[in-house]
Amino acid sequence: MTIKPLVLLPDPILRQPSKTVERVDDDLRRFADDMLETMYDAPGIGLAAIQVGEPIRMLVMDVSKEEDEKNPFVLINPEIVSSGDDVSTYEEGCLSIPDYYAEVERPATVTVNYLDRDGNKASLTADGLFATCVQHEIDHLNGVLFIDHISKLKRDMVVKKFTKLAKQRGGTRL
Ligand code: GNR
Ligand code: NI
Repeated sequence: MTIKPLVLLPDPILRQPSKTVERVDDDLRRFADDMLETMYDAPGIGLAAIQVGEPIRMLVMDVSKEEDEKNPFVLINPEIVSSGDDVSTYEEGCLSIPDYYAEVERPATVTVNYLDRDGNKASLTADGLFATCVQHEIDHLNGVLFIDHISKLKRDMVVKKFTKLAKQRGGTRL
């Protein structure tokens, strides 16, 4: 298992749409485990493959509370097949935009079809933090970041700040 470097704003990789996974094999499962290890280490509650530089449609999540048992999810080729009419607002963050948080409104419930880590078709209906997180992660697969859901003024400020930081750091990997 390996912790992978995270890709940070404003790396253009984060704007690339990810490709459909064609086969679920041991290599892919090993990569999913690396993603989970990277996510737990960060720590975060979700991670899309593109955030470690792989433009493939896979995400991992674990929204369990610290005191509870781990509850890792691996979703391959996830698709939102329905969204509820109610919305909910969460203060979101992103491992690719460290230490920046903003409120985002999204559908409160979603149903997602996906392949599980064995390549079997699966479906889940989520609400609460799980629903918010899975939408945030699926956005990543489409090159969309949570700052795209806030005002342009705020977004421009964040991008400017991270562009400056990247120049100081000499790159967009952490
Ligand atoms: O760790 C994360 N926390 C979080 C909090 C609120 C809404 C979404 C998230 S996802 C984020 C990890 C991440 O960047 N995933 O892409
Ligand atoms: Ni994110």
